[in-house]
Amino acid sequence: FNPAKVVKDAVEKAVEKVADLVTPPVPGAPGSKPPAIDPPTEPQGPLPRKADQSSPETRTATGAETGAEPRAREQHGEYLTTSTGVRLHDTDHSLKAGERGPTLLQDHHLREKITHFDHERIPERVVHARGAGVHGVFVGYGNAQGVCKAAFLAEGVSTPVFVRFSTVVGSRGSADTVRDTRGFATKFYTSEGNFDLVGNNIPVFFIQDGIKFPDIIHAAKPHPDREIPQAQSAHDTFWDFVSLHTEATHHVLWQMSDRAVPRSYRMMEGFGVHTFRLVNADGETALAKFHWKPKLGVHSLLWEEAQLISGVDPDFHRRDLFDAIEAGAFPQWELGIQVLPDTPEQTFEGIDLLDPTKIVPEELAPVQPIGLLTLNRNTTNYFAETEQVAFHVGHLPPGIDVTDDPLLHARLFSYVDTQLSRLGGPNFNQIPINRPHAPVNDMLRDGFHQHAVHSGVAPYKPNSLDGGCPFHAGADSGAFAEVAATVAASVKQRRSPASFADHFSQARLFYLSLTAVERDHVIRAFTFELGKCYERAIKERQLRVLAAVDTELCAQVAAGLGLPVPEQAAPAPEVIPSPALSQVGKAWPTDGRVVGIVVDADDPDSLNALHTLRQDITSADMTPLVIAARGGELADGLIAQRTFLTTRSVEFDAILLAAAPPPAPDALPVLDAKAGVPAATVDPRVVLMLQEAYRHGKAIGTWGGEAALAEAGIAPTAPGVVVGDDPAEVFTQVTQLLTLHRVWERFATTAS
Ligand code: HDD
Repeated sequence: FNPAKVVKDAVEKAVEKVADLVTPPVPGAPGSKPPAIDPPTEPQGPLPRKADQSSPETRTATGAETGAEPRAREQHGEYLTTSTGVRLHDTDHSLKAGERGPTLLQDHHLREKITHFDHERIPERVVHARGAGVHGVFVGYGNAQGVCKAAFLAEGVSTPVFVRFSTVVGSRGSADTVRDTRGFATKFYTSEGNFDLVGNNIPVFFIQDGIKFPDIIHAAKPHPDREIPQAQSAHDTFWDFVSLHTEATHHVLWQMSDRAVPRSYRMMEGFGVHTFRLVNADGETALAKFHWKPKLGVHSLLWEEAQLISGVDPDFHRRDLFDAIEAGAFPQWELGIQVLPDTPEQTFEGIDLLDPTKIVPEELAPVQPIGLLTLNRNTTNYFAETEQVAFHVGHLPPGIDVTDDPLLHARLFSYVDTQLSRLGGPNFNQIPINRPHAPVNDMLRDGFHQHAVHSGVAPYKPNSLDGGCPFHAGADSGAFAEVAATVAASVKQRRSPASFADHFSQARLFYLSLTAVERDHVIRAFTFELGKCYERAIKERQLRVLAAVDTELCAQVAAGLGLPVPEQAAPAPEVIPSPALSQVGKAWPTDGRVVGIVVDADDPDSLNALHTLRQDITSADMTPLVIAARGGELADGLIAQRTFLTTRSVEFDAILLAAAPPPAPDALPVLDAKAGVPAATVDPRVVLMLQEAYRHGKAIGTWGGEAALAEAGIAPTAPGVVVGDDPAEVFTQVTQLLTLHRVWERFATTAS
């Protein structure tokens, strides 16, 4: 495949075609081209189309076809046109009064081109601005029908979905791997209308009442005076707020845990957070919490890796998701529900189900899988789809209803409201990515960016002029047939129930459910973040909060900050840990893992067996990337995808060494050379790669690269290091190590 030739052939073909169509104008005649000093841009053929490229749907909101040519907005025609379809012969020169004269206002094409460009950006989301969206399909298992009548949960029903993953705090251009909660928003285009499950990868929230949302977000966003730091919680305003506002403590513990630095969007859990009410066909109700369980398991980056990746590849998560889908390694999650009785108290085992800072441990109410989500198609146009998608917690199909969680109620208002300014008017549900796949027959009319051409004269009810249409659905098939739940108190008041005052028991439950190495990460995260604060009073206040969670956690963080350990105000609450909350110690599939293979470009021996090895890795549904001193073809058909210059260890889940490549000419000079230390025998970037991979607990395998291990100071007998003669055998052992994600024994832990 030679892209240059494809383009050249396409251009030649297009030029021939145009020559057939166009009668050459008579020079100087009206309408003819002006004498061209610079030659006009030649009509060009299209670049080869991406296999999966298709334009957005052309259906209207009512489900009818617009009749528009499906590829009408794709860059495929021979001729450039204006937005009204008028062909253009020049888009490179403004119309001027003479070659060196002023530009003329009459140049419509100039004005249209610049005006449209000037308005290309829309306001970024006020939160969750940085995101990555992909298409997929959800298939119901049918076992939820006993508790929920929603049609998309019926057995074998296949529903198209669009999922947008995001960070919360950073701007649209911020890095992917920052420490933050991740958004996990899913739009199900069900046969009964859209269902949006707008969740996060953390099952609890910072606040119990939506009225405080601007407060937590103002505190977490960059400081208003200089707008720094970007996409970080490691600063004074965030810790000022959460140390004063202790209902955030449970979420803060999760935020300081490995959950806030996922290895991949494909390896995160998702949570609906709130308790929802499910209704079955007989009108019976149950309460439920939604969970997404990734087939690849829950895995995280180390904090040092996350920081390095922010510089080396700020698009790491976005790239990982798109590459996996492009390669056919479709990520999958099971949707699960915890089903809880719908009692008047709205509590379960003493846990207040209306309090979004609380979980129900899986050991008390198992997560029951009810369907499978597969993400299988990348977007065609980021702006049209990912940027314009508009989620809303109120988009619910019949069978799923809200509860009285005060956080949820504020959200029910906020999501439509924010789209009005972000997407410029009330018709955002007509944007292709937001259009339901169910027929729409509303009486909403006019407004900015109205795309539908509504017929009829009576968009009101009751009417006789349009034959009384549209009609009401019966309560059995309509949504918003609210369950007649009792409202507990009828006194208007700005108060929370007493149960909302417990801010520490589940924070402690979470901390104690982690393994020692995970707890160590939490300690280090707190020490890092508070270490970035300037105000001593804020650090001391947060230490007092930590003392209420766990004395050892508090003591370790205080030691790291060099501050005294505060007295514990009250004994720590008694809790029963939930092992399901830990990520470590379970074996998971290794699909989609990235394996780097270091070779010596000038040593044919190190290239032997690589064809077979790469095949083995690919057959195991992993991605092999060959790393050499230089790019291009190394041996017959063997390409180096990465060079010592373009990669760091953080790109790989495991590293295989086929050789110990000597320093390449573009390697940095070895600093000790002048001091008489023997010059390095291995390229220092390979040594760094190994040291980092080792420090980050990654599996390392070698046949022929022992000298590189030695130069990196890594013993061949160290845990997670496989030395052998047969590449296939080494890879098999490395795969075993990868099922555990990291070589955890390498980490000395300070937490007990
Ligand atoms: Fe929110 C976006 C998740 C509380 C107000 N939120 C947004 C997105 C996700 C969440 C995933 C991004 C959607 C996308 O990809 O387009 N939000 C949550 C979760 C919450 C939560 C899990 C707590 C359980 N949010 C929350 C509250 C409010 C908002 C309490 C306001 C009272 N959220 C918004 C918003 C956003 C948003 C301002 C910004 C962009 C958008 O809605 O479309 O309306």
